[in-house]
Amino acid sequence: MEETSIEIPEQLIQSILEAKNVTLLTGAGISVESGIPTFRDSRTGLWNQYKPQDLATPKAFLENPALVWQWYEWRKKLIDSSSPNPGHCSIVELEKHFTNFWLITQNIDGLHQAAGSQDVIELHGNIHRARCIKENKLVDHWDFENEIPICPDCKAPVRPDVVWFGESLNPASIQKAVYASQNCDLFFSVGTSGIVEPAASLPFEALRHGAKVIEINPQPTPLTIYATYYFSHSAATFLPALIQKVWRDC
Ligand code: BV8
Repeated sequence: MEETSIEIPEQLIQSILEAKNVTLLTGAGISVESGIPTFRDSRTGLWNQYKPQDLATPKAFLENPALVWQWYEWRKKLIDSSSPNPGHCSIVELEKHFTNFWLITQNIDGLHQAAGSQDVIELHGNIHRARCIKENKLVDHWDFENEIPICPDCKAPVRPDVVWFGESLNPASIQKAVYASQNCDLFFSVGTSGIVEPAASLPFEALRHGAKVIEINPQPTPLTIYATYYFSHSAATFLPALIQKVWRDC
C-alpha cells in the first residue's frame, strides 16, 4: 500500500495535548503488519473454502469441533510466530500521556499485551485461553478424544475462550468499553471495519458524548463520514508518526 506523507492538523495536535481521557479501539487491521491476516483475508491456504463467520460460531463447534479446533490451532500457530508491530508499540507509548487511557480490542491475538499494554479490554476473548464447556472454567491443559480437546476433570469438550458470532460478550468487558467510550475526550478507531456489533457502536457512543473521533484505516468504513478526523494510513505507519509530531517535533 502506497503511504503518502502524514499531515496532522494543528487543531488535532492541540486536542491531543489537552486531552485527559483517551479511548482507543483496535480491530484486526492493527495486527496486519505483524503478519496476521484480517478476517476477510484470512481465507488463505487451507481455509479459503470456509467463511470465518461460519467457523466462529457455536453451531460450527457443535457440528464439527475438530474442524473449528484445527482453524484455531492454525491461527494460534500464525500468532505464536508473530510479534507486535510499531502500531502496537506506539499504543504502549500513547498510554503514558493521559490521565485515563482505555485500550479496547476486538482481536484475540494477545499482541497488545505482548507489546506491553497492561490493561486491555478484550471484547472477543483470547486465543491463548480455553475453557471447559460444562464447567465454563478456564483450563490450561487438556486431554484429547477423537482430535477434540476434553476437560481433564469432567471429560466435557474444551473450547477456545473467544466470543463467537451469536454469543453475548462478557458483561464486565462491554460495560467497561461503553464507559470508556462515554467518558473520553478523544476516541481512536484503529484498523477495524466497524461492522461487528456491539464494538462497531462504541465510536458512535463517544461522538454522542461529545468526544472527537479519529479513525485510522487505509480503507473507509461506515464510521468514516462521521469521524472528526480520518487518516487513510496503516496503523504501523500512522501511530509512530502521530507520536513524533505531537510530542517530539514540538
Ligand atoms: C452479540 C472472535 C448479542 C472470534 C469475533 C444474528 C444473530 C446473532 C448476532 C447477530 C446477528 N446479526 C448480527 C449480529 C451481531 C453480530 C454481528 O455483529 N455480526 C456481523 C457479522 C454483522 N455480533 C455478535 O454476534 C456479537 N454478539 O451481538 O451478542 C446477541 C447474542 C445472540 C443473539 C443476538 C445478539 C459477537 C461478535 C463477536 C464475534 N467474534 N472474534 C474469532 O476471532 O475467532 S469478531 C471478528 O470479526 C474479529 O474479532 C473482528 O472484530 C471482526 C471483523 O474481522 P475483520 O474484518 O478481519 O477485522 P476488522 O473488522 O477489524 O477489519 C479489518 C480492518 O482493518 C479493515 O477495515 C481493513 O481496511 C483494516 N486494515 C487492513 N490493514 C490495515 C488496516 N488498518 C490499519 N492498518 C493496517 N495495516
